[in-house]
Amino acid sequence: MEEKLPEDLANLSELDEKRLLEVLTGRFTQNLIYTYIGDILVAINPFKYLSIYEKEVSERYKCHEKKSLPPHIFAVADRAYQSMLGRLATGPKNQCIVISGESGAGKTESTKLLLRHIMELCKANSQLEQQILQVNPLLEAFGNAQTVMNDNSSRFGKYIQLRFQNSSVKGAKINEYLLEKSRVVHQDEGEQNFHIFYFMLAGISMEDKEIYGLLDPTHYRFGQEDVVQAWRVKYAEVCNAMDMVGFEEQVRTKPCLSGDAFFLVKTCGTCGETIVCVCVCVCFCKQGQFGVQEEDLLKSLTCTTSVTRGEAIQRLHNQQQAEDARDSIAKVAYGRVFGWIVSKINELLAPKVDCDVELNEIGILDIFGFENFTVNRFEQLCINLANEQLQYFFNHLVSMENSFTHARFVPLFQDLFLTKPIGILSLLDEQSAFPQATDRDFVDKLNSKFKTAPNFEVVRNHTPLFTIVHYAGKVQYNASGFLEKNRDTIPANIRELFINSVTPLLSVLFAATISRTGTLMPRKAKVLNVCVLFSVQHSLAVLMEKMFAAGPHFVRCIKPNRSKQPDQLDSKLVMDQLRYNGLMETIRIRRDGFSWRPAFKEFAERFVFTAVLLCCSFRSCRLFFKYWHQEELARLLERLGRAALVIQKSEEQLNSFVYPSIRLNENVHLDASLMLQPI
Ligand code: AOV
Ligand code: MG
Repeated sequence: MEEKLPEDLANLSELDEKRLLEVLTGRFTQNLIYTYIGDILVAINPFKYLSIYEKEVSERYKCHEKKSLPPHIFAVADRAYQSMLGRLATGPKNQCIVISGESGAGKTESTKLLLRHIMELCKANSQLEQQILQVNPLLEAFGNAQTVMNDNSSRFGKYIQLRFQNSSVKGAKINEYLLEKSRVVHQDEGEQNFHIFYFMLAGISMEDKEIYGLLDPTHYRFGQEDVVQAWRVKYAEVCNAMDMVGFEEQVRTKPCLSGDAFFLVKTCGTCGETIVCVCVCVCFCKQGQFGVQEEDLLKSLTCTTSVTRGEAIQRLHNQQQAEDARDSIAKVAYGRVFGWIVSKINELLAPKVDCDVELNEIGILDIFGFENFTVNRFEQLCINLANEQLQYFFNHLVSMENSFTHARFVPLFQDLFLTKPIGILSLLDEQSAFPQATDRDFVDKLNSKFKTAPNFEVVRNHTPLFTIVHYAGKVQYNASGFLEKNRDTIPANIRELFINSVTPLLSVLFAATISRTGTLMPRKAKVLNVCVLFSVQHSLAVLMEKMFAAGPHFVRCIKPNRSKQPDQLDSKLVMDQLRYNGLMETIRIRRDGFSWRPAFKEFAERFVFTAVLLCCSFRSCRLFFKYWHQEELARLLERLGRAALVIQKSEEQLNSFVYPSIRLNENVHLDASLMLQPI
């Protein structure tokens, strides 16, 4: 018979890494991929289909008591939903579910399951529900790609906020973070461009290909016929998702290929704006596709015009400069089109309610996981920075004042990355502002400022390399291209050209210049707001603020092996993740500690019996509870009803104040180890 393994690691009486791994491995072998650590869900990617997500399962996990059913991702969705409705406890109504784990660990799949279950819970009206569920395939097509770590890797971060009026969903809003635009023009060995390009090339009709001069697909690095067939199906799904969400197609899908340029033009039914999807790499395009004159475009790609003392001087580009100009158009256009798609989705899914109606939120955060490739570039630094920040958030909330997290993370996070004036990002911004500065200069500056910092390592004799010791391991970065990517600008003449495009969308999209780390490029003060708004630092800071104000729920995804195989668990790989995720520490805290710490007033308001009991003497106390007490209390309250509460409290316990045991009536005895501590 199979051993019955604990469902909650916080209940393990003896705790060491060996036992922890034994339990997780044992459960994984029995296809039990979910395990709790108190109220945190650990999910190990099965890399195979498991029949645990059917409708009946979803039904069973509606409003259930957590301990009564095996650990499941649906239980997390249920808890967030019930908390939002105020059924489980006091505290903020808004909830956030934070999903973390390295690339390929299962974050995006978990997000989809959470969304699905929440839609089931709130019995959404079918059209809105379908629209919300279709957002994912749409965003994945434009924002995901095959990498060496994950065949469907998210190349952007997203925070999906579901908006509710009481128990029913009224709309949704998406925030996107840091799309890896450089993928449009460059993919490393074994990687692909964004999915949409393959889907499109396989999916559009022969007729369209002919009309728009598309080359035969055999000219591209296309795979087997069955792969192409799968892409064709995906293309149909994306078109369907666009229609469902509300992107009405007015003109036929109109791709155009000329030289190496390839565009998908779609018009939105509601506003008449056009989505231009720039494909493969932009070279020269036929007149009209960009709403600009071919001649002008050609000129702006091949030379720079500067005006000195009223005289226009033209300087011809060398090949590298021309290619850079071409690439920057493709990157900027793709990035801004992606942003535009998201803003369109937000418009279409905005709640249609009166503005004085109070809406509550459940947010789900699914970012790109921690990455460490053979060559790590600017994008990896941004991705890993975002993960570092998320880990900080997790540690902070799980352990509160526990010294472990602060000692470990604050120095790296605050000092190395963000501190002004000398954080890595500030230095990068500073260097980007000097037109003559090189990537090497940037690394030299890093080396001199951080040579003694504990999380920074100088790579001797190999500029422009440098190493950061992240929470999840050492990553060596190659700073080539950092300054250019951070500037994220396009040559002024090209920008001018597109601002004057007769295609209104393009003219809007090209109007702003944004620095990726947040500081503005010099002499462009008038676009300050746009820059700050889109910056890495700023957008992450806003997100953190939002999350700190919400009721948090955590899903920690674990990757069982690097080869994406089912039924294989690499113990070392899993142990490394448990360690750097801080899960060992979490188990200890969850087992020994008091994770629910409401202010006394908040507690008393909700649980009136304690008001009777304790109110007079301990108004300024904070209460400490084990994580399960919160739910237990809430369930009790529900069952008994406030009026029925009878409190019997012995004189002796009242006097001792520490660990009073409370009897609610003859039958119900609350096993609450209440401990009062002055704040
Ligand atoms: P990620 O979001 O964490 O990576 P995904 O959610 O894309 O990882 O998962 C990677 C792959 O693992 C999926 O494409 C599925 O094949 C498989 N998978 C994940 N979860 C499950 C599950 N519950 N059941 C079955 N298969 C699963 V990245 O986006 O790369 O950080 O940037
Ligand atoms: Mg993902």
